[in-house]
Amino acid sequence: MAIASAEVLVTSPGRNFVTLRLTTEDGVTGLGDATLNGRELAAASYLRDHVAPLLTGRDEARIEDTWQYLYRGAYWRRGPVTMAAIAAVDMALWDIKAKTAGMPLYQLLGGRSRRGCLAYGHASGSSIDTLFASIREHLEAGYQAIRVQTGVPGLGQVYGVATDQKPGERYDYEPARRQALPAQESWDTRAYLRHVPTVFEAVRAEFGPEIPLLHDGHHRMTPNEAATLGKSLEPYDLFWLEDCTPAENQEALRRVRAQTTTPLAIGEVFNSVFDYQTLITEQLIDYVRSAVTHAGGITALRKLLDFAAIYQIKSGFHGPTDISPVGQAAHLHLGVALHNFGIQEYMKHSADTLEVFRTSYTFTDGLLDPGETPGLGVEYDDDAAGSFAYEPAYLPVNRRLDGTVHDW
Ligand code: GCO
Ligand code: MG
Repeated sequence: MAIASAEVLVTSPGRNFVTLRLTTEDGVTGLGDATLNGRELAAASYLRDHVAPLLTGRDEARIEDTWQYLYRGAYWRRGPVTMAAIAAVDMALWDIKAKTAGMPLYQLLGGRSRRGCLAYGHASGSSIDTLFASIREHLEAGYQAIRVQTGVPGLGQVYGVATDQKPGERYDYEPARRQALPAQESWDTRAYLRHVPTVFEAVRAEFGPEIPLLHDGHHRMTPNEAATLGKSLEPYDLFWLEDCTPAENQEALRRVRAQTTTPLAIGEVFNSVFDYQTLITEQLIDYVRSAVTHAGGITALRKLLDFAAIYQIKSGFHGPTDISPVGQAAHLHLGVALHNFGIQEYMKHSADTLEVFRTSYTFTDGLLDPGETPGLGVEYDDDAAGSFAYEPAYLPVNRRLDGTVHDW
């Protein structure tokens, strides 16, 4: 058999998604996610203009060979655009292989290692009252682990925190980002470092010691500031502190690690195992945050997690709503199969998104499950997709109080 067609599908059901659909000569289809939030059309063009023409006529069964062909053959290695494109091809080929075998993908990855994937949800609020209300909502929805993000007194809107003005609205709400230029936010690390421990103290006092709590520093600290925050959060027993520094300088994490026992998670912006080499071999982190969509697909993420397993480092795959349901389904198949699964980020996609991407994964009692449908278990509805035209949308930028551009 061979690949007969490769289609790049761009749709915007509540937010923008880039999907690759491969169809074999005998009509089996496979889906892959190549969504690169805020830079979507670059990944779409890479796929359409440079990858799709190489795929037709190739044997769809040769997943490893196709991965190496696209990675090494391009000469220009790594980078988010390239790796998102390779990821989409890889996911689609695994989808086809599992459908052809008549099995849910996790069976081809070694079968089940657990009942389901522990998920964490996103609670946030700019005040303690709205934050507590959001935590309660998540507990009622069944979440057994919760990420806590909060506003900082004296600052305006902070990325990752829902606005209090529109109850029920989430920070990932995209129509607000559909504008000619990115929104600007402001930042003050000293105010943040003073405030965050008081929030976790209040949350533990209200909700008790049991519930796993997570926090995302979103690359905003230096190693020394991160060490300070890690130490000040130790009494509140975090599940993890995420992206405490930008971490391009992997060695810098030695400073953080030597100073605090708060578990660390890093890697949503990384795109290859090489970005983790020092972090993993020196055991400077506890969780790998990469998404299947941004780190070269199932083939590459599986190898990365097997490497991490040697060092007792676990998975914590990036799963906000800009990872499409196709990417999220791939996380769940990997998640139930891997021995070193840790936790899965989960924000439910909007009703519009789920109308285009028909999923078979489930969320019950805090656990996500990929389901038993052969393949990845996601169908793409062309009619629904056609009614959501692409509109550019930007992630925000952040400036310190004196106007200097900062990590957001
Ligand atoms: C997370 C994130 C996201 C990213 C977003 C970028 O931990 O889920 O940090 O909010 O910023 O996915 O596209
Ligand atoms: Mg994050």
